[in-house]
Amino acid sequence: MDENGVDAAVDGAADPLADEDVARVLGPDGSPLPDATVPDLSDERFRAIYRDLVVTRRFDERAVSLQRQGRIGTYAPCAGQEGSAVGSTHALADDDLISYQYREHGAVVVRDLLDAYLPYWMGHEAGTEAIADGDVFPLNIGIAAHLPHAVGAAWAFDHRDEDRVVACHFGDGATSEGDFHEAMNFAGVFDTPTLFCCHNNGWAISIPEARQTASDTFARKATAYGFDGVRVDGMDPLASYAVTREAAERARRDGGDAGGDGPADGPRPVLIEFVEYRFGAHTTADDPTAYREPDDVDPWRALDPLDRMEAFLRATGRIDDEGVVAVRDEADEVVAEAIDAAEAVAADPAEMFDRAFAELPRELRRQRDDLLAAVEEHGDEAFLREE
Ligand SMILES: Cc1ncc(C[n+]2csc(CCOP(=O)(O)OP(=O)(O)O)c2C)c(N)n1
Ligand SMILES: [Mg+2]
Repeated sequence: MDENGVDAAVDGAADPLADEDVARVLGPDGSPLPDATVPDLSDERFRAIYRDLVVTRRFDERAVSLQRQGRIGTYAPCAGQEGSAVGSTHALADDDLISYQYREHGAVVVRDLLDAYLPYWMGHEAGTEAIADGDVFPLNIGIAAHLPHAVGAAWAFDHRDEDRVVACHFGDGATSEGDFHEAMNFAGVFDTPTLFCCHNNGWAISIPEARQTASDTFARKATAYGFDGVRVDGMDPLASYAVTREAAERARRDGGDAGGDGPADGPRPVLIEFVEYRFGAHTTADDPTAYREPDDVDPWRALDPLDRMEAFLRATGRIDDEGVVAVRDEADEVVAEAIDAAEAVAADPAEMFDRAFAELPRELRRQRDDLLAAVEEHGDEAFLREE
């Protein structure tokens, strides 16, 4: 910092997306770029996008803090990546299905599922059920394993003549898995209405993008499977909205207005590469200083999706100081309430045996019975960890 409070690294940092072939609506300072088309949304929708970004950031900060206090388990922070998850989900219909990896918390916020989401991260099965009712598949930790399922669900929509798409989120690292290629191939051959939402945040834990692929972009991988791949600034919520909207129209059963290579009356998959950066650690179990310099983040912080959206709303008279404070207060409240509700859920360890099998195999039945017998004999207290 100099005497004027200006951080030289940020001030002088080059815009990491300036020369890239990525779609953008908002410049780094939040003003619309000269050639960009601002999506034609109601004031209410613009403000809802901002509100969801702020709630997601607040949720993220509190979740990391809860983990540090031992109140939730390992958590994958999303700060920096809210624009893509929030913007893209606003572009979907309410009954479009979302299938995600583990970092796209903003999608869950847009679907208004925060209350169910924390119990879910705490391991309570009721959370899983509630988010499924909101057309969100349970998160997936086994990298890329959810992609074939997402394609299968999209194929089912097509078979049932349902005009729905599946937005399937995953990271740059997931593109090196066989499941990614199998899912992409199947989607291309069978024209499934799938949006492959690849979040290129530059890293797969400590593996940088350059060691992940020799392709010049992740979007290019769609070419091999016969459908379109597009790149967008994932830290620009409005560009993420616009690109997803167009891709979803193309993916819908009626073909939408957007064209595409598929049959005019049929669905077509699209790969969207959201170019972005995670500000924090891979998870609460990671230390990013082991593989990147702290100031590597600075040029990306200058593209913070919340700051850009706020600047856009202010400049277009859609929000003022009072409005910003009101949104932040609302976010604090919504997240605090979700935490209180989650911590009030009574744990039922036997739940871990439910739901994977319609009929529990004998060995698991035995384990469950042993657990229940031990709880009965010794009481819940005997199973609590000594702090
Ligand atoms: C099949 C599989 N292999 C390895 C891992 C360990 N692992 C967890 S997250 C991760 C990196 C994934 O990177 P990316 O897909 O870019 O997503 P990001 O974490 O950057 O959002 C790895 C290798 C795993 N969960 N599953
Ligand atoms: Mg990644």
